[in-house]
Amino acid sequence: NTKAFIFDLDGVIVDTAKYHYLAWQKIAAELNIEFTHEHNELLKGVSRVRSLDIILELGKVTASQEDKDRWLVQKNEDYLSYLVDMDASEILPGVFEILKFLKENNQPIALGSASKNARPILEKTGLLSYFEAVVDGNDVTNAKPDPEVFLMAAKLLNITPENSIVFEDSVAGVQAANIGRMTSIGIGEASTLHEAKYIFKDFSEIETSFIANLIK
Ligand code: G16
Ligand code: MG
Repeated sequence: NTKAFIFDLDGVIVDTAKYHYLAWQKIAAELNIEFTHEHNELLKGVSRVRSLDIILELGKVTASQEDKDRWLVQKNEDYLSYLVDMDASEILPGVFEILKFLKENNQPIALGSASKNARPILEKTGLLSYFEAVVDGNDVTNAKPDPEVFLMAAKLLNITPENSIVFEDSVAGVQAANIGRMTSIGIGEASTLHEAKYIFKDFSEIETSFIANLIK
């Protein structure tokens, strides 16, 4: 049996959230906006443009489109500077083993991410060749919890949504998978991701027998 396995990127394959946080913190500091780790949770799975709006709302700051565009460029340049030295050592625990198991069992794999920097990250970590399809922030118009990104990925793999499995670390992403009638697997805390069909702390907790059962 063949299923589509769709992976989110940030928080699932790599922990780029820490770099997004550093880059946003610089912008927030410049604007005298307090931006804590808890605030950063609000930005997970959210687009770059929406992320800036959330930060400005936190600080009750209004800004011109010109200023916003400048901060968005500045944030991304800073974020990219943290990715320069990225390599396979930044792949989160257990991820590589599951990707390998899926490949060995001829299961199609896709990426479904909100990030516009997804491809270079997959290249740097040496994972790009595992992905038959990459759908990212450059391809979609509707952000998670809209299922567009995952539906597009399933379609590219030629698999129905009902036969698709999504790995997600964000609440919006789990909701997107559910709305798309896909099987949602939450990666993270059960208290946050309780809407997911299955929940694991990280990939090292996922046994290959669990994946084998999904393929059956
Ligand atoms: C990721 C992150 C978000 C980030 C978004 C856009 O989404 O979780 O925090 O704002 O990408 O990233 P970029 O600025 O690189 O386009 P995902 O869907 O991979 O978790
Ligand atoms: Mg994520």
